[in-house]
Amino acid sequence: PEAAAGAAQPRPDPDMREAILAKLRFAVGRDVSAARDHDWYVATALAVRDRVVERWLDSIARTGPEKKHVYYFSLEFLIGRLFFDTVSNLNIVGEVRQALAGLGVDLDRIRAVEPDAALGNGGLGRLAACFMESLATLDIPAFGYGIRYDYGLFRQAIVDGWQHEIPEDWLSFGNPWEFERPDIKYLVRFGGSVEMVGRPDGTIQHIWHSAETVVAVAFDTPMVGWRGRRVNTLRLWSARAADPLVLEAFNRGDHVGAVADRMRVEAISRVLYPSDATPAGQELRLRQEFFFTSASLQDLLRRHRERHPDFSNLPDHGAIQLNDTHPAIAVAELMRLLVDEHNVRWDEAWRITTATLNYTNHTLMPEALETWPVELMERVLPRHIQIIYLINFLHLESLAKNGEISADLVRQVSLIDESHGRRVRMGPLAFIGSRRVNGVSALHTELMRKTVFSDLHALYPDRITNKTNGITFRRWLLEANPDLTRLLVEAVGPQVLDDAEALSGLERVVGDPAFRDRFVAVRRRNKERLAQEIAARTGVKVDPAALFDVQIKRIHEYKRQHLNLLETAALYAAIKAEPNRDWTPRVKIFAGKAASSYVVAKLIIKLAYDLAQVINNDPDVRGRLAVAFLPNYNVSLAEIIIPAADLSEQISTAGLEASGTGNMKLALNGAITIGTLDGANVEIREQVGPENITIFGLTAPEALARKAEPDHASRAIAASPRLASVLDAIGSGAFSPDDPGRFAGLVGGLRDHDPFLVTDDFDAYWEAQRGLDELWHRPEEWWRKSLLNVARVGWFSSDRTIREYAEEIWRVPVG
Ligand code: 26Q
Repeated sequence: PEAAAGAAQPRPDPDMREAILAKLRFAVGRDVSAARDHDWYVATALAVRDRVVERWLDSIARTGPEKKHVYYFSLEFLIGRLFFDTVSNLNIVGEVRQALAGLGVDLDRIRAVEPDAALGNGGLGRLAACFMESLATLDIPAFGYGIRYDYGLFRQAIVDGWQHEIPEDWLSFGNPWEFERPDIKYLVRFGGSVEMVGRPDGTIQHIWHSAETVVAVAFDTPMVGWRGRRVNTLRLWSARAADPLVLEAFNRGDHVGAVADRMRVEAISRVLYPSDATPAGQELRLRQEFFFTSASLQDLLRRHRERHPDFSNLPDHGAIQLNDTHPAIAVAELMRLLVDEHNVRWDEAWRITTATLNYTNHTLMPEALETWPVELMERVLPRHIQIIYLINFLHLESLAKNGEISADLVRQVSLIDESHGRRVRMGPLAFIGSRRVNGVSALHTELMRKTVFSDLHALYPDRITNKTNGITFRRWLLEANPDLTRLLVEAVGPQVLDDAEALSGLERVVGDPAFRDRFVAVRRRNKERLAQEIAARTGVKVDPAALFDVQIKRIHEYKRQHLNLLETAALYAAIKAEPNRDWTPRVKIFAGKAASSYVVAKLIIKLAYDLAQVINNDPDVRGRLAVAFLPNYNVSLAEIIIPAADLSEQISTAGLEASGTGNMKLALNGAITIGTLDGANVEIREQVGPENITIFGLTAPEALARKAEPDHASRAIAASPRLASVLDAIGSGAFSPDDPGRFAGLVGGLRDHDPFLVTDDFDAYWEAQRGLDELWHRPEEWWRKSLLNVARVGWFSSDRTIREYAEEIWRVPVG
């Protein structure tokens, strides 16, 4: 936000122009006259990167080795674009814009050339990216550790309403933000067998004769904090074949075999698993999990050993955060490295491990909890399965010491699930191996204590703690909504750029009509921009004066996009039945990807598309209702949609959305939430006040009870003529005349089982929506509520979240 930063802006630097020109010539290899947008983008990114590097090296230099580091282990970092984020956080937007303008280049045009770094599926990966930014902002020394996927999350194409996945080849034009570190590499081993050798002192040494060795090579990306205060490292590992192996095969004359082996090894970092909830359970996924976990642990242990005689004080110098169970094999691998490779006694290694690791849980849905077949783990990680068995034995034995244990309790808390084949349960493994275990919203954490982890919670009552998610306001307000940011700075002062809680200063002006008009004018411009984007991507023309009703997130039955679509179809019918009523004009905006193998989710996208075909082409509802499904939802598209949303749809079945973070982004930009009492919606209601949010539907305990009633769906349908008729229409092909049976299965599922309680919540949702229609007709009231949302969501800054992690979980000082 160039003007927003006001007096803090440094004077334009004539060197920036020269730096860009030099990069264009000597790094890109192009002359000014031949340079195209992409060349300018790379040249500018490299010039900016030089400024980053200064601060990066400075951050590392002034962080003494004694300082405690945070290590954030995550299989996903959903970063999006880095160019504008970096320029904005360095506070040089004006300078760069001016330098480019002097060269006849528009900054906003070239920033759009950058591909998204989409190394994540959704909320969990984006949270990791927000956390990296806040860690740097709060001057906390930290490494993010993950995988440098050659292919990020697939690009979504919608062809006749059906999702197609296209490989996301984000590195094909190079990546100016990363530094390859060929010297920083570790061997990661797989397979083989374990030999046990007796030692003279009566102990047993375990020698792992692995079958396969993979090299993990580091690629570092600088993570710049707000005002460039600190720059941390995101270290992503790429898999390389170990050359000697290849050479050996080559020399044997097996050239094809050698190349095939190389392919198999390097496949580990080839592609992100595109599933956001249901574990894939495949060998490649396990190899990915172990690959990056092992390399990261080796890296931090090496750094520790350079300064300390042993590992006894590791917990004083490092705190590891496991982002879900994806890196949970760290419990066994850290034990293996300490015990087998560094000769630490088991008990001491266990003390170190359980004082260093922490685990964040992001889901309670049973089908989403990771487990691995024992047989697979024996084959891929033979030493780790031994270690897990021993951890499990000692864990169960310690229970026995504390009193009698029943077969039931053992079944509940054992690390091995014996109920459907023998499987290692990664959640309990992470729990046992961690100092702190956290949920991501107050409700979710309470449910962790009461449901999936109830027995472990009873054994370790101080371990579970809540850390409600947050979002970085730099990306989701200052960068995504510069006009609103400018207005906020004028209204409450420039401290709002540094302190999210300063937004509360807005309370003074919510009643000021002049201010409100300016707020509405900013929103109007944002909506015009989104309307253009919708037209460009879908051909649908929408009126920026209409209520923009937005549901943007991964497509999943528990998130209930189909509830929204049923309401859309019912509203369409109601408008057609009473065309002369004073309907609130609405645009229903959807975006989101379905996991490639999730058939029902893909059908829900098709339903949105088919509804849009009928509704958008019906002159009877023109100007009152339109539907748009925007293809290829990603971070960059979110940055366009969120500042233009009037209504934020957060309608998951209560108890199933761990937190949500899109809900926070939308409220921050002035959208009013319609939502269930789920995840962080509960805390948004507490913050903004119940009169400024629309809550409807069953609560989590009610939902649980309702699901147990076998005929709940048929009763809900019988009680609601509106629901019955919309189900009939969709189920019988009213929106799919080319294939009338297309949605029969979807509707049949709702009639018969409806595990996500769509039918049960339909009437409450309909009424809540009609209340919002009314509210839209009272603009002073609508915009007052909208402004109060902006004023009261400062608490959802990821700076607050990271402060809480730092104080309670990591015990590191905050700058
Ligand atoms: C696991 C095994 C194999 C393949 C894929 C996966 C996998 C990948 C991603 C499982 C889950 C995910 C992602 C989960 C996720 O994004 N959860 C969301 O996390 C957010 C941040 O805490 C919450 O706000 C959301 O509520 C939660 O759904």
